[in-house]
Amino acid sequence: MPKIRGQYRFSCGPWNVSEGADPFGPEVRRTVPLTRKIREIKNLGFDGVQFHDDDVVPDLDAKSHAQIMKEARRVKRLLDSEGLEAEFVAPRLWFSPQTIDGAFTSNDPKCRHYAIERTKICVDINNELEASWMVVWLAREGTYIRESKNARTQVLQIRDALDALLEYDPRLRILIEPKPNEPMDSSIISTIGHAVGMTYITCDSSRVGVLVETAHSILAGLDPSDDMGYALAHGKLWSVHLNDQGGLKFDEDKSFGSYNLRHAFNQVRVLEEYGYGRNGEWVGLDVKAMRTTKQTASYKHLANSRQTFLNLLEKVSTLDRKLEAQLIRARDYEELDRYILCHLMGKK
Ligand code: XUL
Ligand code: MN
Repeated sequence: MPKIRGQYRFSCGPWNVSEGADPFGPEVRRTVPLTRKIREIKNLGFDGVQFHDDDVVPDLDAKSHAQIMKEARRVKRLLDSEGLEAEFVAPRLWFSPQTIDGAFTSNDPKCRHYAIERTKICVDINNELEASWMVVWLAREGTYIRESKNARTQVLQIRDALDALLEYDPRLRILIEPKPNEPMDSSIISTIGHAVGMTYITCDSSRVGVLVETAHSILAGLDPSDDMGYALAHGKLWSVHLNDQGGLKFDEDKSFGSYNLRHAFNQVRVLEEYGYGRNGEWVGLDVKAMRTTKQTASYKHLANSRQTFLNLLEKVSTLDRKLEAQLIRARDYEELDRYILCHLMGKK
């Protein structure tokens, strides 16, 4: 039975207000300074901000630890002044020359060392910002050609890296965000099943969970709401990145519900029915504006995605549960299908 409607806290990252560059063309919008983005995010009704380590401290590889912490404290003060929390800080492990061949799974031990040390700094930034947890998107942990790496070795290298981080900070909680492809041809932790499996082989599984991103599930050919249900069944769904995706294309990060409203409804349904948010989980919106979007509309996709979530929440709470149960009992799934579509369209 569904519980009482959850209280949801929304978050998004500064990268969700972007300049619109893609691999085939340059920026089409001006860069908005972080201070301004944070203020706008608050005005849109968001409660928290997600960061990459270098969103907090730009160019951090070139800075001393003391300088990094000083700049992190400045961002914490900025968040405090706006009444916002940090959800997470994620290490950007896909940009530097040391992560060209992967981060935790690079074939070069010096590069693997760099990745772990860089992530420890990210942990320190997380602590400075009092973030809920650290998210790790394993961007380049995969292959372009299978023979260059060994899948078993890669899995254990990632486990060892996570263990080193869990040992580095005994209070740290890590969320693995899986994605099947892009930038790699194939990634090693490609689905939520892989990510959940990874949590169990770490030295402290109770501190490792997962983040389901809608687009990443779709890119793996899976239903995002089923991935959420799977992680919920394991008690591992600690965050989500809601967005949308038009099938097996590049990672589109479309506004939540913009491609497949029924899929979106089912994501809200599974979250709401199983008490998501009750233990401090956030509703993250990892959405990107279309390249055609003008400067003045730089935040519309964020406002729209949040509103769509709330609208769908209403659809979930006004679902006729008696009718639903009756149709399920009678195995009348044709009628259930019709009812759901009519409910979504506001028809009888
Ligand atoms: C990449 C992606 C990242 C992570 C955070 O596809 O979704 O932005 O969410 O590193
Ligand atoms: Mn994401």
